[in-house]
Amino acid sequence: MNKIKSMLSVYFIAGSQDCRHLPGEPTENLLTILQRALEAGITCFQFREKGEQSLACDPQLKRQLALKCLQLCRQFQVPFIVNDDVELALSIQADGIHVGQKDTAVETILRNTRNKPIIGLSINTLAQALANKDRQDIDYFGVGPIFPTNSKADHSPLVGMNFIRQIRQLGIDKPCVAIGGIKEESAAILRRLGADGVAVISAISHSVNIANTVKTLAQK
Ligand code: TZP
Ligand code: MG
Repeated sequence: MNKIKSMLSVYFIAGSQDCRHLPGEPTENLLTILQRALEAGITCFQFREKGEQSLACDPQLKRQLALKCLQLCRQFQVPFIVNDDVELALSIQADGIHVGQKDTAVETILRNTRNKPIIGLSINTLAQALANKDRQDIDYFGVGPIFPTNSKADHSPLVGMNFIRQIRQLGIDKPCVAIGGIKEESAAILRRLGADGVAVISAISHSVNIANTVKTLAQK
């Protein structure tokens, strides 16, 4: 199986803002949750420190937290991807960068790197998928939001599960991870429709049994 496709299987995304529902310090909670998720077998982690409740306004603290997450991921040999923040990603030698349609252009990222990082691009329309399907510099698409989500305030319109099938029916074979409101029960269906994996924030960060959740999300 393609290395990127297998990396997408159970793709956990989080920042300290996603751990504020728990008692205690959100950054410590993030590290604990990430450790459990890694032990349970997630195949990729994206550091996404974003929004009012995050450390986005404090680059020093954000970097320190990113480095701790990176170190954990390295222990488990799980790829570490940074959302949006190209400068941070390059300065800590993250394995990859995930960008949205309105974020830093892929060309700009590549101009600033010697070793090509893994690059993921968010896709929300068929036109965006078609426009980027043959780009060798883009390693995968993040496709969604599939379902309603509480984890991203400014999200694009919902696409629904059938959007994954449509992408495959158009002959697009780029590695694709489905995202947005994905719970344990929809992961296998999304795989059957053509997704290579599922990307989740709350399904794992709010789980009362992370080991079980990761196991279910991974089921074919
Ligand atoms: N991009 C599209 S939806 C979303 C992001 C980052 C949030 C996904 O979070 P959840 O909790 O899995 O719905
Ligand atoms: Mg973005």
